[in-house]
Amino acid sequence: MKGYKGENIRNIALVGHGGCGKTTFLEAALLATGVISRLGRVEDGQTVSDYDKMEIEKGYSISTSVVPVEYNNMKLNFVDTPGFFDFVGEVNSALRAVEAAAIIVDASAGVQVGTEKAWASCKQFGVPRFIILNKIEKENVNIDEVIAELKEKFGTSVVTLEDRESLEEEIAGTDEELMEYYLENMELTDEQFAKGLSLGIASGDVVPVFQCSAMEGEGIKEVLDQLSKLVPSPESHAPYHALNDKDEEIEVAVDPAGKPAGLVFKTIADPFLGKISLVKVISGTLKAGQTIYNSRSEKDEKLGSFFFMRGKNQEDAPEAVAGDIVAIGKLQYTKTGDTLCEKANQIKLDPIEFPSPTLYIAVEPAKQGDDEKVGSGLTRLMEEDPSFVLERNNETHQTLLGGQGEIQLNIITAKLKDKYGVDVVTVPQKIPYRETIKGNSDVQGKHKKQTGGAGQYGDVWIKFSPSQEEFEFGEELFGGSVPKNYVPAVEKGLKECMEKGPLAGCKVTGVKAILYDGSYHDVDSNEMAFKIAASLAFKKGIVEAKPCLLEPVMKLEITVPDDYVGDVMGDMNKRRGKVLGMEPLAGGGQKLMTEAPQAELFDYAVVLRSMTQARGSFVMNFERYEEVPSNLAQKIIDDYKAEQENK
Ligand SMILES: Nc1nc2c(ncn2[C@@H]2O[C@H](COP(=O)(O)OP(=O)(O)O)[C@@H](O)[C@H]2O)c(=O)[nH]1
Ligand SMILES: [Mg+2]
Repeated sequence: MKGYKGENIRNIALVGHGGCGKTTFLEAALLATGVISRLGRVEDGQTVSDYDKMEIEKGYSISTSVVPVEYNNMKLNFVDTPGFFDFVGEVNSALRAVEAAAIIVDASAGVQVGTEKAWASCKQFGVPRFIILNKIEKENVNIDEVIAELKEKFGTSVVTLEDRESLEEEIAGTDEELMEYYLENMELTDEQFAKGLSLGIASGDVVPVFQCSAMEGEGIKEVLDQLSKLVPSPESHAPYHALNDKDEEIEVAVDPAGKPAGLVFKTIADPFLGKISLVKVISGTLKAGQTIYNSRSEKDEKLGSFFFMRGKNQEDAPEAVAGDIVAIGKLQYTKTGDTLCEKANQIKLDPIEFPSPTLYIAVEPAKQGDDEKVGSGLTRLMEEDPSFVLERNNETHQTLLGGQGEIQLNIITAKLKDKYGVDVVTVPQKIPYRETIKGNSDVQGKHKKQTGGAGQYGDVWIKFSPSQEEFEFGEELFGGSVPKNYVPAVEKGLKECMEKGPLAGCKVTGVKAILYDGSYHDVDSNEMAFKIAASLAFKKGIVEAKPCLLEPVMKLEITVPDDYVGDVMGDMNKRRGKVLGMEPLAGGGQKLMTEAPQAELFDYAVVLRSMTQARGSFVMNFERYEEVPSNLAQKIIDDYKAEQENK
């Protein structure tokens, strides 16, 4: 592959509903430009873009890949994204590396949920878009109907370029000067038309529709032709927002003569090559062999292995200029979202936005003692896919994996086994219940062992009551009933007990303890004996002070189209949830503000998706602890006791 300058490079993300033909379109483009000699089929695992072992096994894309297509002295870098909703993180990062997106639509299926989501993401990140109708050779396809549906869903900005006359007014509207000319002459010159069209595309006001059959190779060259003419050049991209080394906001222009800077938008763990970082060069030129600086990890990195990728194939690259996408192997201190720059000119480009997890699973190593391997394997996978999170819950002692859905989480555990040889099993998720008291108690804790050998003697009287704080301790001793030097041991004994309550072994909170009386023995008393006495008092004191269980309650903001509001609200009631309010959204649909106990929400991401045909989404955050209703609390306590007896 020869070197290209920014003006001859176009970067385009392929997005759309799973199965619309993104990966096959790339095959067709490579076939049409003579890179491959026959069309690989996704089903046979023979495409250039879906080359990952897991992708071949599953038969669909799970990870972003870059496929450059050379056409008419131009290089079109296509960034192929996975279509499943679980992989929205991949789409977000791909959109950061391109100047336009091509939303592929299966013409035999029309607008699908994945089409709507792709449109929404492009709009959210202000990425110019094109629509490619694919599979047009299929018998049931009615192009006019699909275009009418697109216009209805997305507005009149969706246009076909065949009919220039009807387009001219729309195009003239993108620019004042053009409008003036148009109103006078009722037409535009070719030059004006082209200028207006690119302005409209860049602002997202004009979204051209093309058509092709990737399977039969029909219309592919025409699409490549149009894209190479109409996709904004990387150099025309607005300056990128960044922070300098003093954390001041700056703008970085796409300029081949500027200081070198690149954004790592994707990390791949290749079974043969190891770690590969995909980098969009924003400014200057990155060169093979050069030493570059990572502004987040604050480390130098040597660009030893430097190449262009075409799916699974690599080609050594001497350099990559501003606007191009390049692959760098074996960076040691770099992960997705980092900026590579000069040490003397440190910048941090805006980080890539990943959606917060909506589904969590608890995992354990299948083999005892593999905990460390699980941890390090998952940490490395996270470099590849920062859209999942790894959490260790200190109260339930479980390892949690959070992501966007079952497919994503299953793939993570499968990769863990495949790449790092560790097997994990999914176990029921525990809730971090807590214990507290609602009443007061006044109890004695006495530890006495004075038969044979050295004796033990500790005796305390403690008053327990509810507190706003996690734990409060005080002493109101008089007359030396308990010598002062044993008081810290009493406090320590109580604190240790707070970790594991007497009801169901949960963390205890909101307790005030006042040590006010007791007795001691000259010879047999020691710190240990007083600690034990305190713990005896604690158990009794909590049980006698109207103890109860608390559970975490989550706040959910649920976005759904109007048609599903009733179902979603009904379902919330079944989950002991409350709908606190509702707000209509500008683009249609409603935002529901709700609260529900965490115990009822484990499968919510899965259920909401199936209940709304994947059109609903939600953001969930911890809100507060609340008392567990007594019938449910009793069951939790009984389960805990049964578990203890079986140990
Ligand atoms: N009939 C027909 N099938 C196609 C066409 N393009 C892709 N397909 C098929 O649609 C399915 C999904 O294609 P794929 O490229 O994996 O879609 P992706 O998920 O968007 O990457 C595969 O079975 C392809 O063979 C086309 O133009 N016509
Ligand atoms: Mg694909």
